[in-house]
Amino acid sequence: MAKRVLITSALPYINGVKHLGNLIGSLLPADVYARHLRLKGVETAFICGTDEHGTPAEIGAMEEGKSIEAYCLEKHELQASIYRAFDISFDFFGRSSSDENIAMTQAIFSRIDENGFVYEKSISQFYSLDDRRFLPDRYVVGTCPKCGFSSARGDQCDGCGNLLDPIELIAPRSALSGSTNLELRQTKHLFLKLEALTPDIAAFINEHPEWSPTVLGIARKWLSEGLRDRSITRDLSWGVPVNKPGFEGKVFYVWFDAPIAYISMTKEWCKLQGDADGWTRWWKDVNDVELVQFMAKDNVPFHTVFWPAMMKATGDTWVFAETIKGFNWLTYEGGKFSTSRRRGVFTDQAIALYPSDYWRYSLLASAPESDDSDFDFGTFANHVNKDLADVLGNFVNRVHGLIAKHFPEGLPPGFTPDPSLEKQVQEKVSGFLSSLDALKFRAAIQIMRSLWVLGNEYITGAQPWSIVKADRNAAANILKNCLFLQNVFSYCASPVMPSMAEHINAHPGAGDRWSYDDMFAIDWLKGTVSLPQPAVLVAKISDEEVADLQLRFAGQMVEA
Ligand code: B3M
Ligand code: ZN
Repeated sequence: MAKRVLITSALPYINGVKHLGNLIGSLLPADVYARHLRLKGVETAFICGTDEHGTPAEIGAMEEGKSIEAYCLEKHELQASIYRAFDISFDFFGRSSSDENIAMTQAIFSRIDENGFVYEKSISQFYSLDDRRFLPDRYVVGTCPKCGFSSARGDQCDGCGNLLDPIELIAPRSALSGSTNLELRQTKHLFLKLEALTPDIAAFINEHPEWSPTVLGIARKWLSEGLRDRSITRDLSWGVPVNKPGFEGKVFYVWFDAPIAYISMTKEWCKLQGDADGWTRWWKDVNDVELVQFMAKDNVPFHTVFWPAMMKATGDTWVFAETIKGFNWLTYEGGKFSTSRRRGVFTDQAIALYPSDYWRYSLLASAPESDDSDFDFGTFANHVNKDLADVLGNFVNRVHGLIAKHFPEGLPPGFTPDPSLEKQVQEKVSGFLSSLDALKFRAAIQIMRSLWVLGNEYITGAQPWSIVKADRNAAANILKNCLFLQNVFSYCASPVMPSMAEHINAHPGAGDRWSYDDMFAIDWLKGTVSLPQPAVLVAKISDEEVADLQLRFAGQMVEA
């Protein structure tokens, strides 16, 4: 493993609160991995932020009647506060509209241009006479020529999913004003010579046969279809201004500046720590840094092809992704989550309903890793009731209850670990840790749960409540073995359910800086061990509650 690991999660679009699919599709697994590496003692940077340019921001601001700047600031703070509530431990959560990103994007563009990988071309685009502006793809709506859907967008039809060119639309109109007073006009744009960069991209992708089939499949499909040059500028006013004479009033395409924001956000983070050049330790030291990027599968082409091509075109040294973890879709009760139609459960609603750890556990337990997976409240309630309450919670409460009842003065000194228990635990823990190393989140959760089952089996078999009548020391020793287990549970839970982990941590000396190194510590068990009364860890979710939630969120779907 490299000396340092840089973790990025795809930058969520600024337009509004994200849904649970967005959370499990990149932010949450990235957080678990970051926490895991920190617990291993690996120097880690976890960088993310809001993606603030492009048409979604402009449309969102317009819908709310706000200036784009005010809209973006407000939504940035809103998203940041929701991710804090979900215990997402970013080292830095920035904004792609920052001055730092504008400067970094323009500098990178200049390098690409100097190297001859950019050319100008005029294209014809709809101009709206009433809006007095060019209409980028998404701003033109009309009837789909393929399926007849009447509100197809210029870039893609939501009716049939086909990719479109705005000029193909029947009866095109402006999405801004509804005006049909449109004409095709010539407008000059800059194009990135993606085709010429094909060998570099092929080499980059071929260096990584270990990437998942989903990721490799997407990347190779793009390559085999032949990379086409792409325009990197837009006729918009909101975005990073194009720093080239003749292109005044135009901005870069949002996918041009958004990935660069990973770098500029790292720079801002280092600056905050008083180290203006510190970012180069993360983005230039190719031998010491491993870049691990998390994203949903629709972002994979941009991270395997488009962005790497841009960075290769600079001719400079950069750290490229070692791992690209792409997630499939999470569906909601059998259908699609949709931000625009507010279908499904959104992160602000979720966190108002239940503690963050419940969501983290349940979402990770059915993460859409190798296939799409479905979120439904019945399964969620099962995860909470059966796994967290009946298995983990039950074990912790039994142990605490027995100590409180039979050893109110504390467990007496002396500790003999149970060798067979210890061996089974070690095996499971090493499976858990290597699953997380391999970014196999579902497998990690399964092993973690099997540890809790083992704990219940151990205490049931050892029967400290009956042994205590004849041999108090033997009973105390069993309970100490249980505390040993509980401590292991706490360390394993730490990356997944950080609050719960802290709550069940029985080891008084653990302090704030946790490390897996302390997972099997036993010295603290050798002296007298006393414990406070347990709190009930997990509140169960009743069948009525599930039915209510299903109804409530179904209602939202119907309204939408
Ligand atoms: N904002 C798309 C998304 O949220 C886009 C990711 C940018 S990563 C540089 O799905
Ligand atoms: Zn269609």
